Amino acid sequence: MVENWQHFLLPYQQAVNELKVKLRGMRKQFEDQAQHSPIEFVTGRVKPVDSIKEKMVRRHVQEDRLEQDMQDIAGLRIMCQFVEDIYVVVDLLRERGDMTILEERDYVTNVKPSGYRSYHIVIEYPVQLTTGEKRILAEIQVRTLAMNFWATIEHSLNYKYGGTFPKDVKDRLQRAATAAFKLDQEMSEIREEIQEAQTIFSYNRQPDPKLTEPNREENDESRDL
Ligand code: 0O2
Ligand code: 0O2
Repeated sequence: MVENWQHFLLPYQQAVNELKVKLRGMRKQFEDQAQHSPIEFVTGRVKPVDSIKEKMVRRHVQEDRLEQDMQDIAGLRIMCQFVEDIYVVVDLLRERGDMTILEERDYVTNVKPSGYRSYHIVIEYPVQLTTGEKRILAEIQVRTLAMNFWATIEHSLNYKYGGTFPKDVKDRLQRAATAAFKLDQEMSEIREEIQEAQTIFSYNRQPDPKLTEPNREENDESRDL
């Protein structure tokens, strides 16, 4: 029995917080090198207790098996601009020494019957606690902005209809999923041009060093020596 949920979820919250910093840091490093970042933005959450309890019933998970059998108590999402970026991110995650990948589910290629696309990775992540190290499971969902748009809308509709969509809504959602993927494919076709434009745009937004930094020559007192 989980007697104290707050206590139980503490390492999960710590993992989500740490992973958000690390994944957002990856984006910063690409920006720093004036390179296209395969990561657009990162979100994360600890599954609310009510959702954990509901999933335990739906998936027949025993409370004493929760840590091993519920993989998404700690959940991270990485949003990408292009489908190709998803696989770049996955490769980057595979290289990391601070997490172990346990499972990968490619719903980008193997689209779910609902129309859902995303790349799911289940990791084991060590959290350092005052009582020692605890290895917990976390799920990282990697998807494009278009896939995220569709999944967010579908998720809220799912909530409204309690999981059973009327046929017309279901059909429309499937058509919307196809349209979202078509958008991703079209964007991939002009990816190089978009990235070039973005590099020029971000370069032009760099503050002018002449305006922000003191003029070296003028302020360098040693030059007269
Ligand atoms: P809902 O119901 O989806 O609207 P920050 O201040 O940005 O560092 P913050 O405020 O904790 O951090 O928010 P952040 O990082 O933007 O992420 C919160 C959102 O993460 C959630 O929104 C979820 O939409 C999303 N999320 C990330 N990973 C997962 C996942 O694996 N599963 C699910 N269901 N959601 C995920 P809300 O508002 O909590 O919930
Ligand atoms: P929430 O509210 O997002 O946290 P299961 O967890 O039972 O659905 P499985 O095989 O354990 O299935 O995991 P799977 O399918 O790899 O990933 C489950 C998570 O992926 C879901 O979490 C959703 O976040 C997302 N997902 C999967 N299929 C769909 C879909 O058709 N539509 C949308 N919008 N999201 C989907 P949860 O626990 O369902 O909930």
